[in-house]
Amino acid sequence: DLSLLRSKFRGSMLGVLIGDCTGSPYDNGDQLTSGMKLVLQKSFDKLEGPPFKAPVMQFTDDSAMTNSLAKSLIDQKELDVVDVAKKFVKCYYQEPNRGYGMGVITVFQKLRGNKFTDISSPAKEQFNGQGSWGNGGAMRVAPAALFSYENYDKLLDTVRNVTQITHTHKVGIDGAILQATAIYQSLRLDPNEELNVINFIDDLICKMNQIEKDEEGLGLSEPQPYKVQLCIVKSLISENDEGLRDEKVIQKLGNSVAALYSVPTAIFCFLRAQKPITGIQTDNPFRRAVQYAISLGGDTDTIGSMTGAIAGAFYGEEKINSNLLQHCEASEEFRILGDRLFELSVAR
Ligand code: R7I
Ligand code: MG
Ligand code: MG
Repeated sequence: DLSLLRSKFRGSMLGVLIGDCTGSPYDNGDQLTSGMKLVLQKSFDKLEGPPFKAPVMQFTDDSAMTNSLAKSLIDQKELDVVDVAKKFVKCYYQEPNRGYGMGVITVFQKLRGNKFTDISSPAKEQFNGQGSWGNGGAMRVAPAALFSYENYDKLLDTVRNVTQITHTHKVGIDGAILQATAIYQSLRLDPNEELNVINFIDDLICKMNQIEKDEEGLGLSEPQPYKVQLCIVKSLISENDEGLRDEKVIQKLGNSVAALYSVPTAIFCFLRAQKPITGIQTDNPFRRAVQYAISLGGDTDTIGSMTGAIAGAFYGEEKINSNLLQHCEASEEFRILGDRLFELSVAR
């Protein structure tokens, strides 16, 4: 069904934006107090309610870089890393106050300094030559997953190349691969049927097992870190819902800017939100996923955004409240980018 698939492409792009815009006000690194969780609940209720006039909620670096990547793929009709790098850098210097990671700014300065003649060195030099394991590769990866809809090997190739513009640490790259893979799997599922969460997580474990096996012996303290985290996701998902407290989820999966401690968390949020969650009052499972992700605190814009990208790819645009969308900066632009990516990779 092509119209459903188009809606899923839009949903994933809009999910990136909504999670980022609604999550960024809570992004101070801390856990949310119960009072803040109530503010979050009321804020979503209001945004989804009858239209009211208010300044739009602004997006941050997560959406800015997603936007640049999508535009480059659409313009070039293929992955051109030099063009992507130019768009990232141009976008950063136009609006440097979008909340970029502290380290990645050095990469932008060096790329501009060498006039894009050397794309690969600046990222490799990050953090004393080990490269960044931040979640900046994963947070912007949705367009690469949509672009590679038809072919998983193409997805791996595209994600690796686009991530390495800024993130060369294995854990940074594999986090982007995991996030893209979750989107890829979600696009292929029928949202009108009950999601088999165990199958979904088993498929991810199987794919990451293979990817991390191929990369063994690189001196990581834990040879298959994502496989380990995904197994924890599986065990938490299988637990009695009522007894699962936020503190435990945060302690086991994390909520930081590290890809390893945020991408599995986003996947968990999407999966857990298939059923009602205590303290999150809504019948809408897309909103439930994003609101739950934000309520876990820490890197709220990014975990909200990555959860939104996966949930949007599963449910499609239909489940995204249109009043809420009106309050997000550039929502019409993100919908159109979803359409263009759909035309590029499916309806050619
Ligand atoms: O990964 P990145 O683009 O940051 C994305 C995050 C998201 O939450 C956005 O919303 C925005 O707020 O930033 O940027 P990087 O600077 O590469 O990585 C983010 C942070 O992770 C860095 O500033 C470091 O604090 C930390 N970090 C590391 N610290 C030590 N050693 C990442 N890699 C390392 C490392 O190797
Ligand atoms: Mg951000
Ligand atoms: Mg963030």
